[in-house]
Amino acid sequence: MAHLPVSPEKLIEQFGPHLNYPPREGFAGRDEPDKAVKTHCCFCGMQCGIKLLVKNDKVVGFDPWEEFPFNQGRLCPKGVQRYMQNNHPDRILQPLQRKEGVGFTPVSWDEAMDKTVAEIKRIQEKYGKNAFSVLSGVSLTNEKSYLMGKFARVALKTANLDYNGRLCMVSAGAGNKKAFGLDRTSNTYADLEKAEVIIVAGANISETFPTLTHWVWRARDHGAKLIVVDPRVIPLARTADLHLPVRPGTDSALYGAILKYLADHDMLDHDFIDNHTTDFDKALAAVKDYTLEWAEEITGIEKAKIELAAQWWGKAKTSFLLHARGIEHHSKGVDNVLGCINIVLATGRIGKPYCGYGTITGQGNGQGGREHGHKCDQLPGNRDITNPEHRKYIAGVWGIDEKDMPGKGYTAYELIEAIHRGEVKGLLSICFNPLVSLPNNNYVREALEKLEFYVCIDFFMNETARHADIILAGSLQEEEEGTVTTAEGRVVRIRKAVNPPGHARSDTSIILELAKRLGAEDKFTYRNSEELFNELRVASKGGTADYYGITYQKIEDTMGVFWPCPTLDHPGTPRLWEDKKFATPDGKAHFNPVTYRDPGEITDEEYPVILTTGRVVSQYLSGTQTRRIGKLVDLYPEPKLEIHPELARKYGIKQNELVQVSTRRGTDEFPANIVETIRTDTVFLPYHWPGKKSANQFTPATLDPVSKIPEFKVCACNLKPLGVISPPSTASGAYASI
Ligand SMILES: Nc1nc2c(c(=O)[nH]1)N[C@H]1C(S)=C(S)[C@@H](COP(=O)(O)OP(=O)(O)OC[C@H]3O[C@@H](n4cnc5c(=O)[nH]c(N)nc54)[C@H](O)[C@@H]3O)O[C@H]1N2
Ligand SMILES: Nc1nc2c(c(=O)[nH]1)N[C@H]1C(S)=C(S)[C@@H](COP(=O)(O)OP(=O)(O)OC[C@H]3O[C@@H](n4cnc5c(=O)[nH]c(N)nc54)[C@H](O)[C@@H]3O)O[C@H]1N2
Ligand code: SF4
Ligand SMILES: [Mo]
Repeated sequence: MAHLPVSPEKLIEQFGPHLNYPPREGFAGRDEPDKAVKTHCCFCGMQCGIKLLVKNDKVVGFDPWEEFPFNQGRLCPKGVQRYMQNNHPDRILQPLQRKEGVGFTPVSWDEAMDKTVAEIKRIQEKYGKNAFSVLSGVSLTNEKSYLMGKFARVALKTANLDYNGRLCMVSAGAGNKKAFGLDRTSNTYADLEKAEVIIVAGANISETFPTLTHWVWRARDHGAKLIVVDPRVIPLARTADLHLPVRPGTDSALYGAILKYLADHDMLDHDFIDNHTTDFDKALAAVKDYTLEWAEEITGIEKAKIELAAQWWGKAKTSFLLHARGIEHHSKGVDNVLGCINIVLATGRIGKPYCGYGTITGQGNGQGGREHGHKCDQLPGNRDITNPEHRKYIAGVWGIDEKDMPGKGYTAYELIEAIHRGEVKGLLSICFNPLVSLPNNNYVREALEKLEFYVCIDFFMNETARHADIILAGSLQEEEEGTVTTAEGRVVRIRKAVNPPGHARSDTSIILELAKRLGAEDKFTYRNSEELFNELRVASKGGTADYYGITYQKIEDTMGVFWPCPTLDHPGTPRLWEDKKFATPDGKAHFNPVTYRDPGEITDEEYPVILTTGRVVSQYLSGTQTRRIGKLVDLYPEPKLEIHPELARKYGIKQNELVQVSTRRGTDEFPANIVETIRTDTVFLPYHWPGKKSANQFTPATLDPVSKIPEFKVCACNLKPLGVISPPSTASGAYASI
């Protein structure tokens, strides 16, 4: 077993007394756990394998699970702290009801369910079925994601269901479907190892997918050239061969110029283009004027660097392109994705060993959760709710008349607008904290106040839940059996380690009880997660995300199966497109023309600085979970505004001085973190906090026209130093500026 090169005392000091790493013999007097459960981290899309240590029905620590092939025992700071949620004093242990003048009061499950079902029925009878809506999330397992889709369409009969992947994966999903007909990363990350050139665009992987860096380092060991595209010199960029400091919101100009350069210098795979793709000419025509000089002007990247990137990429025999939210959180997120895909296709480096492309999936089950039908336009197997054939098939699986299946509903932010208009009156949310994570969040707050009834299922009181009428005490990931699909497309098992504490219940049992009380019991007869999964398998059969050949036993036997896996004797598909038969109707990969457009909001005299938002390593999403774990809070206790010394000088801003940030939507104050690792025209704010610390009071709700993802990565702001130095906070500030 691997030992960390620090003393146990140091580790305990850093990570708390329950840590069991290095192994137990180092901890005299420590109780032996009752069992070690092999499962996966509850946080990001890497889904690192981990063993949870259980004592008296509580998770008390962890051990590395070294056999799991992706992370081989490695974990990031969030992974080693995740177990601390299990016994957390803030845990919601029974249903709560908001009572006028009293606040939240514990109520029995019967009272909570009666009230919830009565309100759903009242709203739907008075205003129609679609007036009650659902917002779901992809920290949920595949089983629960599938269940939420079926629950909304069959038990609630509402069209208005969407999910938090709308803020995350949808630009990549839409781009991948257009180009390949299927939405999954093309290769496992092991294929990074011998890629000659790796482009990482808009992905701060050392902080957001820390265990993935291992595969990049292995590539570096083999001599790979690493190119990082990011407005900040992120940790990965500090060891890159080339850093392209792109002006936020201008990526498509960069990829367009690279495509033109590849064509002008005949660095193309003609055989691949001619035989396995369509519309190359159209894609090329769209970029015919995109010279290096023009791209330098738009992106702010020196043309010599763009040229070098194009040459390295063009001449390589193997390559891998990875991107994440940095290029996707834009009103042209889909265009940015297609721009990347065009340069991959032009060089034909896909579907071969060490040649790959993919978006890096964000949330724990961001991959599986975007396939099984809790998106407003989707049915299981990544089917389309507007396609008559797809509707008929799923109606058959569910035993309902196709005519009774609702159609396409609103996307997440459009739902907020519909609440404002009075069209939607009720909401059930699970695994989503929209008040922190949606853009323009003052408008979101107003919407929540307009709802006639809001019920939230969570294990912690998140900021949105404070606006609920009823909170149903749900379960943590380790309290139910299930599966998730990792960012690589590997379907793995989440194992139940402990029971929900107090009167909390499993999410699944809560939804099944609601379905029963809504009169749909006969359609929801599952006795366990495996039965749900087996129905999901059938529902996905024949869809692009085909799970039919995957069973719990097969996952058990192989440590995970890669979809598509259409038959029981199929081994799964770790590497897509080896046969060059793409999942589009014509079997070819499609180039798509991409013309550069400005971001939704551009800087002007009043708002002259670009504001971009994102993450830090120790906090996760809206922070509901990680803001409750002391050691993670210590690493980065509060949001700081990253600003370059040159820009700071221009405004007379000093280190740790409070700076007033103003945008067209809000004004608030943040301590400055002066770093040389950011463009001189851009400031960066992490978004994991609510209220006055929230980044989303600033962000605009400009949506991508295709994917409807909000433009979290660009808006225009103004800065004003307030002359007050904020007390320096712990080691965290230092961490953020390494
Ligand atoms: N620690 C931590 N890890 C996480 C999460 C978390 O909350 N915390 N969340 C998980 C989830 S759900 C997700 S989606 C992923 C997100 O993972 P990432 O996409 O890696 O995270 P972000 O910080 O949102 O954005 C990445 C980078 O985009 C850059 N960027 C900003 N604007 C632009 C632009 O216009 N072009 C380019 N090329 N880059 C730009 C930012 O400087 C930032 O470094 O992380 C997952 N992992
Ligand atoms: N400004 C800005 N805003 C952003 C982003 C950005 O980069 N910048 N990133 C966007 C992205 S990529 C994402 S993914 C979203 C995420 O935004 P959200 O989805 O709103 O964030 P979470 O913190 O995951 O909220 C999930 C809630 O679900 C609960 N939860 C977690 N697991 C479970 C479970 O198994 N069962 C139940 N019942 N509840 C559970 C948690 O306690 C939490 O309260 O934020 C988006 N917002
Ligand atoms: S990289 Fe992601 S899955 Fe792995 S330990 Fe960290 S947060 Fe968990
Ligand atoms: Mo995400």
